[in-house]
Amino acid sequence: MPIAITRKVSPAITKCELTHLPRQKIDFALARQQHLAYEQCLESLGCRVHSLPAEPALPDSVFVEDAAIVFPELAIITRPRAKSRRAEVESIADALRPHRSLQHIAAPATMDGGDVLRIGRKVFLGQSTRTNGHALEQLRAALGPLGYEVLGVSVKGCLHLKSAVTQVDENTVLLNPNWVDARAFGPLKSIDIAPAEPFAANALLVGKTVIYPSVFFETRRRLEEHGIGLAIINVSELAKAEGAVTCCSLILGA
Ligand code: CIR
Repeated sequence: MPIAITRKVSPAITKCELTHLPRQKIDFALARQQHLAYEQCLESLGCRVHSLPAEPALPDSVFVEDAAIVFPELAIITRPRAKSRRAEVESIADALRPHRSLQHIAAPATMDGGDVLRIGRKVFLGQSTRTNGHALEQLRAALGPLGYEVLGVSVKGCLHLKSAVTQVDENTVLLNPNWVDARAFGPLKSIDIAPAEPFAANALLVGKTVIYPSVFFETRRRLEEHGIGLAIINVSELAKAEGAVTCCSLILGA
């Protein structure tokens, strides 16, 4: 059974980092309720959820995806670019230690897990404002000997690689062609998001089902036309903090 590590929403989320969005009022009670529904959705898809307590001093700590990347063979603890997020990694390392041997991204590298998309033995690493070339070198050194090919992908106009592209079934990615070049992912098939829904490329594949935000009606129709099974949830409050569905969990073994 896959384990999903999550962390409760911090009451400080109103002070979250923002790069591409203006600050909007976040309804904390609603954010907590939506996050609980997200955890329940993971459970309904067969995950055992290990929900960590909220970190009151760390505004973005609900976005556990950025603190680590997990492979069957090991986990790599990141070094987030945002200084306000650096301390998030410690408790995530503690949560992962019983399950995986750990390696660490070290200075001068900076890296957010949101920039890492693994598909089979290929690991795509977004070269974003959060993740630099040193991280690419360090990831290659860690994963190359295990038989992974680590490929740098440039992303423009969005926060992370997985804001621009995610996997939606074994052979298919969902992507925003304005933010990332689809050719990087050949020979996989790609589905473009609807142009009016630029944030619609972030989807979370768990088993054969995709956890997907309720607001992207047109892109949802495109996914359904491709026969992709969806579990729809509302993450409106986390989206105001530039979060989405991949970033709220670390899934081990799915
Ligand atoms: C940040 O700017 O770091 C947070 N407010 C949002 C992080 C979302 N993480 C993700 O999509 N992987």
